[in-house]
Amino acid sequence: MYSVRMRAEKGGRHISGAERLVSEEEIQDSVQSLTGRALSHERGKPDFVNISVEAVKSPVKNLASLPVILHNAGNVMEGRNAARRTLEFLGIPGFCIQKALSLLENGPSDGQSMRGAIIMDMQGNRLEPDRERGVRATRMDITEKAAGELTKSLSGKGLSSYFTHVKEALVLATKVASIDGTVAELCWSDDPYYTAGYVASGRTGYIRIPYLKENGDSNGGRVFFVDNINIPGYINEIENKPVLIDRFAGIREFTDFHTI
Ligand code: WAQ
Ligand code: MG
Repeated sequence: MYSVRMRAEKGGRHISGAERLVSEEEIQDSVQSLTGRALSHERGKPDFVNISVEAVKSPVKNLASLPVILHNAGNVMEGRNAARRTLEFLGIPGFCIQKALSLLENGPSDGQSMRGAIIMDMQGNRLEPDRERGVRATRMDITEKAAGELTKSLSGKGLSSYFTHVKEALVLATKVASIDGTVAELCWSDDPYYTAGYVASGRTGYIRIPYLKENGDSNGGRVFFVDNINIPGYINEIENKPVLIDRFAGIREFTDFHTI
């Protein structure tokens, strides 16, 4: 298999990134579609696009996706509360949660988006070696069959128009949650008109929250909350361990934490 990755910048600033894990026959199509994505992004027109194609040498690990749990928060305040409560339920100290929320709210890299994620330990320390770039999870994708199951479930909930964002986020969250040392992930998009985000973990699944920021806000990002990790070993797995999601674990409404 091959890892095909795209990232786009403007004036040295992150615009967008995406990636696929494909067979040799699919390389050309995926390069073309990722190039199209880079050139038509709501964060702006890039002046630098990098596309890379790399053979994946280590064996690919197949995983079932996290289940998708739909939270019904009706505005940003309810959404942030839902995120806070979920992270507390997972044992993350309140001051770490507060720090993570304000980093994403204010743009984690001097008011700008990062290309990758913040890694935060249970003392609130940031462990990613490069605070401007962050750590990018790569070498992951979903099979056509599992993506088809996701499409069907989303359309049953009236969420078809969010398919691409949900698919890519669910793949990333499933991979990150599967790596030893991950306690939880908090994410919302840096795309200004995409207000949804999630809290994910192996224990809770992917809790999708429709409002984590106001429409028009281009700040966002990701925080991987970790405990007891060896930093280089953890980053190596996030970046290099190839993961293919081959089953979709279903979708349901959030009711309360007792039923998770
Ligand atoms: N690895 C680590 N961090 C990443 C990666 C990656 N591969 N890709 C993006 N990020 C970080 C980076 O800081 C971006 O600024 C931030 O995440 C947001 O990325 O409806 O669209 O691609 O259920 O804008 C979540 C909700 C959407 C989906 C997330 O993220 C839903 C989204 P974006
Ligand atoms: Mg984005």
